[in-house]
This record gives sequence, C-alpha cells and structure tokens, in this order.
Amino acid sequence: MRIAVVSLFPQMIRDALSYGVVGRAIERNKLEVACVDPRDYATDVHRTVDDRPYGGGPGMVLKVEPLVAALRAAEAAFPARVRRILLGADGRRFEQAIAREAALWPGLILVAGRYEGVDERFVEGEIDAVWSIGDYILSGGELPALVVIDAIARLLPGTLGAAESAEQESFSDGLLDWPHYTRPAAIAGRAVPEVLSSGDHAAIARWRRREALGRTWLRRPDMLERRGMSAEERALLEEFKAERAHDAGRVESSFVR
Ligand code: 9D3
Repeated sequence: MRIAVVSLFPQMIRDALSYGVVGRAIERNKLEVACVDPRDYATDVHRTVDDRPYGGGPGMVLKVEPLVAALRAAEAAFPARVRRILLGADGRRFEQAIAREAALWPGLILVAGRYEGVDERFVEGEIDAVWSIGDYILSGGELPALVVIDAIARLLPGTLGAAESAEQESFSDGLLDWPHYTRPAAIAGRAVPEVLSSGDHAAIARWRRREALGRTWLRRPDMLERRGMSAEERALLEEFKAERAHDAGRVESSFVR
C-alpha cells in the first residue's frame, strides 16, 4: 500500500515511521509513505501557507492554493484516484473497523491540518472524508496521521509475524485482552495466578476467557453491551464476579477499580 501525507512537518512524519511494526512494513515494501510539504508549493517569497481568518478571531487558516498544489503533487504518486482524507478534530471517529476497511485500499492521501484549520473550500473541493482520532484537542493532524498509518500498517498482509496475525484473528472478538505475566513467579509478595503454571491448556484458555470477559465488563461495559454474550460466557462472567466479590476484602484488589 502507498500512503501520501500532506503536512507542514514532513520530518515529524518520516522520523516516527522508522520504528517497530511500521518501520518493518516499510523496509519489507509492504508500505510506502511519501510526504509532501505545502510550503514547497507556496508561490511567494515568504513561502506563505496560512493567513488570517475572514470575520476575524484568533489563529491562522491554511490557504487553499498551497494545499491544492501539494495535493496534486501527492496524487501524482498514484496510478489511479485514491481517497483523500483530512485529519480534523471535527471528523468521523477513526476506529478499528475503518482501519480494516482502509487496509484494503490500494492507497490513500492523508492531509494534516495545523493552526485553527484549513480553508473550507479546500475541504469541499478536494476532500473525501474527515477523520478524528478522538475527543481531545491536539496541535495538528500529524500525530493523528501517524496513528492512522500505524493502525493500517499492522493490518497489511506480511507485516506482522505469523503468531501475531493469528492472535489478531482469534482475538478480534470484541473483548479486551486478559492480564499477562512473565518471570519472576512472585514479586513483592504478588504471585502469578497458579493456573498459568499448571500446564493445563484447557484450564488456561478458560481462565483467559473469564479474565477477558471480566475485564471488559469492568472497563468497557459499552463493548460488552454491543457484542452480547453466549450462555457459556455469561456463566464465566458470573464466576469472575463471584471471585471478585470474594477478593474484595483483600487489599490488593482495591488498586484496580
Ligand atoms: C475549538 C477551536 N480549535 C481549538 C483551539 C479547534 C481546533 C483546531 C485545530 C482543534 C484542533 C485542531 C488541531 N487538531 C487536529 O488537526 C486534529 C485532531 C485533534 O485535535 N484531535 C483529534 N483528532 C484530530 S485529527 C486532526
């Protein structure tokens, strides 16, 4: 997949893409990211990309012409038309389902805004969709663009190892992850749950499902509501609740909710 990013801070994008899963996806040619800086397409001596808002008020607005010129340069990197996405705080919430869909596209162009925003005529004329990564105020669209690239890159075939990909499939069942432990077996008087060292794989799988259900019930009741539960899962969750009620007298359990 090819992604072009239109941004006034192209180095911020490039730097962040060299690490981990995304870095590997790029090295393995599963993903190609090109950055285009609107400032390179400004036509005046000051290389102006922004101006004061009509109607007054604070902040600056990104001008149409440098954005369009940068977008045209970005489009030239694709053999056919691709979707042009603006990262904006007022956009549609970017979620895993959207990442899954976008991972099937041949490419996309991400436009990162800065300052107060971009001239609305650019959005109307050139943008197919606006995506937000959540309800908090950031300084621009660069970190959101990186979030979107990361979420998509790890879904591209051949990007994750076989084990991680298998886990992704088996665990995209709408539950939070179960708790994880590694050595030492005990630390500061806190032991790893016994079942995990039992060698009883069926018991371990059952424990993990129970913990995943319990954790989702505690932390993301909205997810559980949407998803529903089988009769077997309801029984497992009741087990989790009973255990939790039993543990309530112990000091440790009060640290998590
Ligand atoms: C309320 C007036 N402005 C805040 C001072 C609106 C505003 C303008 C520009 C809010 C954020 C931004 C910059 N943010 C983004 O471009 C952005 C963003 C975000 O802030 N939060 C979540 N997702 C995104 S995607 C792009």
